[in-house]
Amino acid sequence: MSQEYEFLAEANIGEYITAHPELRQRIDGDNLAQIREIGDGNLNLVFHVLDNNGRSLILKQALPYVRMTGEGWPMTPDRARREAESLVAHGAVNPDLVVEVISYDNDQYILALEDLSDHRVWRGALNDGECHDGVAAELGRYVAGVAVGTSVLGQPRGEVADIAARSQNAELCVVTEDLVFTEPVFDIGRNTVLPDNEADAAALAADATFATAMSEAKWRFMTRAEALIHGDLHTGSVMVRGTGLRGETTESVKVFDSEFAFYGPVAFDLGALFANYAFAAARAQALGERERAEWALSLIEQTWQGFEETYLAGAKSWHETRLFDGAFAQRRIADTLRESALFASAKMARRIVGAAKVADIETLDSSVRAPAARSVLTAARALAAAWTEVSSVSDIRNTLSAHLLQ
Ligand code: SR1
Ligand code: MG
Repeated sequence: MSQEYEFLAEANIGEYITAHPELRQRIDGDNLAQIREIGDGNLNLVFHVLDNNGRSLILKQALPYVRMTGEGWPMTPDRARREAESLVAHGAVNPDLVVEVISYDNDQYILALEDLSDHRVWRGALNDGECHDGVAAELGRYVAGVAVGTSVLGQPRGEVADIAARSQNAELCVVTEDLVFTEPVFDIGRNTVLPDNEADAAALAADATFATAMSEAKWRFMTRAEALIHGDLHTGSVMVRGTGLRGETTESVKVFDSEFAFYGPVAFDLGALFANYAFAAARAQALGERERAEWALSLIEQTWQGFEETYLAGAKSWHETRLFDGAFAQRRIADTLRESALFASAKMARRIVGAAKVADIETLDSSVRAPAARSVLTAARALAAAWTEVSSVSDIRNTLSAHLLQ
């Protein structure tokens, strides 16, 4: 693919800032002290920019392809606009929980974001053994805020229709549909596992119950336009600030990286979080840290409680009150819980066998990595077999615990 817009680089960032008034107000492009490329995700360029007055910001640019693989995997750079718009929408309903968008440049697909250098990416903190108590509940609150605030529960029907139309994101949804739901069952050549996990991947692909569950998950993902969900809410999409010590409340939680946002099922975001808590638990277990593994699985309940409390509190002032009553809210809660187990199963399996993996497992020593990966796959299969029977959050935790904490 030919390059149709200029990519950011150390050499042109000062000039770029100076040419954009909304950025000039935040940082001196003619007097920069340091530019660092800090992108560690699969898709984009990300620069931390600091001037000599100590002012800083983040510039994030979408490339017309997947950074992880290069030009051989084209991907619309318009995803950056969707990220900008969804961050603003999510920030409007969760003012303290979303990174601030300074500006968006639709010509070069560049987002300017507040600098959160005093935060850490939660996945990295978890992998280093930190805890950050309170984050999981805050994320439940974030998902509930989005579930109500961007849906017909919290907004006039016409406004929801308008934003849903602007938020169509088929190209990135297809990436999720392929990588998360289809390819763990039908490998098209992108899957990889350790030699010791080849039999586990084959057993997953041959598991008819898992395949049926993935069909159900994919159908729901493609058809349930409930709210403007984040779409990729893993622990690498969350920044945290605080000591990280057990027992000390985290000072700040910020969600970012919502380029996969679209009108989809709320449970998809919850399932993504639950799956990532499962990775943290599998890692802790592999390192011989049983108590920490149990703590990681307890995050499932914390997120769920944060979600349920906020959702039910919001239900009292739902926009549509004539029909959407308390019994309906309880019914939505029960359905969402079950569906979050289904999506968690998909998210767990894809990060073990699929193209995009997670550091929680990948950075384990080779002596313990294959058994940890196996435990995640067996837990994912167990959840896929049990999701229709889930009636309380402890059902999810217990199913995962039985396979991850052996
Ligand atoms: C090609 S994109 C691979 C993965 O990275 C993102 O974080 C999403 O999870 C996507 O599935
Ligand atoms: Mg991402």
